[in-house]
Amino acid sequence: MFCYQCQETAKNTGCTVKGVCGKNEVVAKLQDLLIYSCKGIAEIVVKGKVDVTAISDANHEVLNSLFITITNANFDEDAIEAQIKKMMNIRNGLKNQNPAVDLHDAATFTVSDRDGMLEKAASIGVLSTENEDVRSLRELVIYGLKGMAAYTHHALNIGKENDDIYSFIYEGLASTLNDGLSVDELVALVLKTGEYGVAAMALLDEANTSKYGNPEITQVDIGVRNNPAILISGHDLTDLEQLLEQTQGTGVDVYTHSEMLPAHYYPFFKKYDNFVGNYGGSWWRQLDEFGPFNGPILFTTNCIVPPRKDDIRDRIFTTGSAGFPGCGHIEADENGKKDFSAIIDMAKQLPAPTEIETGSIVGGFAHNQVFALADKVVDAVKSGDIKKFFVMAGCDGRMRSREYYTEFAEKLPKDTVILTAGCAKYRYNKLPLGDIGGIPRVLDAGQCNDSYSLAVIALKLKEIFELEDVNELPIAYNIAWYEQKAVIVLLALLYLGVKNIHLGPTLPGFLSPNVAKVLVETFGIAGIGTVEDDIELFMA
Ligand code: FS2
Ligand code: SF4
Repeated sequence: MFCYQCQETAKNTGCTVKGVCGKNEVVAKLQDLLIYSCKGIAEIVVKGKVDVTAISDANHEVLNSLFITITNANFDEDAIEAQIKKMMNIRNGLKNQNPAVDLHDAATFTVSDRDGMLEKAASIGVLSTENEDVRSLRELVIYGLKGMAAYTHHALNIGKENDDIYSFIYEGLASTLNDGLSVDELVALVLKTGEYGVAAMALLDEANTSKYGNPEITQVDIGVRNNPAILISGHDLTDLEQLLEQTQGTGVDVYTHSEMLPAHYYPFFKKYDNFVGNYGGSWWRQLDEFGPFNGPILFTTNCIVPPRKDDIRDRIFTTGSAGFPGCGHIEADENGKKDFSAIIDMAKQLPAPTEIETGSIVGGFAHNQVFALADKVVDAVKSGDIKKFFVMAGCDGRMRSREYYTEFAEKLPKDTVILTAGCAKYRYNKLPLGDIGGIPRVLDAGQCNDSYSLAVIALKLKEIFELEDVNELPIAYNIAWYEQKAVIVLLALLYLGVKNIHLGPTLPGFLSPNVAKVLVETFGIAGIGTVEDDIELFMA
């Protein structure tokens, strides 16, 4: 196996024996083949000039397939094998209807069983692209597409689609098979991926806010009540909605974990009196926190940490693109309806959660809420009460090097405000950082995709302050990344013209030295140093 798609990749060069994430060789190879089958479909669509509005099944299953391969989303060999078969059927159907000449092997290969899949996978993985710069750029596009697919998939679940995004996903996938593209053309494709990343995040923002309202300032309880309960993790708000509907009147409470925390900020979910609060911290702490939670856990997406103990594994359920062998998986029916009764029945038989902390955290500072506070924010900047904003969006992870972000937040001057989104927030969202004239010093916009909100806020401030360039604002970017959704967030920011983004705790292992050089020279991308040096640099 070879995988270097996330920040925790072994030695920052690649996992070759087993993933640091827990992904085994069979899962890694099947995921490679699943991506390869998507590339084959894309080749047929692009070369055959297929109308994407007429192939919704293919569009939706390509999103699902890309999502399945995101770090920590799906570890289930059987589920991935079944998805490869499904994609080969879709591919063959498209090929029959759209005979295009001169197709790549990805569009024509055949395998019939697991052994054949693993044999095929050995020759089509990441390392099959020999030139390291081409490989780096192709993978940068693929990882951006994975993040884009995840966001587009959530929007789709709410009934919102954008055919231009599908067209670009096919273009991007097919381009990674094209040996005729120059490095410059691949760099342009990377930026175009960022452009469609903005479109995907805008689509999801529209979907979420049209269905669930605009996030608003909300205190979220982090303690517990004395009822049996279900913990819901991941990012999919439609799963949460269905779970809350089905738990009404059952005596079972619902708590969020990790990236599901921002659901509390949406007005829609406030009507459910069994939607109690958030339990625990970010994804990598789950093995410690699921024990005392006592009840069942539902993963709607990543990030799953392979559960060691059987007692926790027995309580874990997955749905959507997520999967883990031995855990119950809840499928949607043809109308998208899911039956969570097995999880609710299990909850009723288990004890209430054990309290691991008390108090509350505040969030809900997405674009609409911040615009409502715009006068106050602008006055604070003009008076000098706020000297600088720090965008610290992104991901958290288990490596000790991420203590940097806690220390950075603690040591920032008191006249600065942190703008955050994604699970990176758990490194500092429970610190007593205070407020500036009533404006909290940590403004949480929501999930990682709500980094879009932070970009919208920056563009609004540029307009209010009548600036030419978004980089003239007193905003610094110190972003933490882990998986591929952070890749699309980064590419989206680059597309929007944001310069001098610092990315940590390490620069991606999939960037070749030459590609890293392009990002440094063109966009001022940099890594992180010591907390003291970085704060001095940012405040200068
Ligand atoms: Fe955090 Fe994991 Fe949000 Fe990422 S919970 S690293 O998937 O998408 O961020
Ligand atoms: Fe390694 Fe990350 Fe790939 Fe898992 S997702 S195998 S940790 S690079």
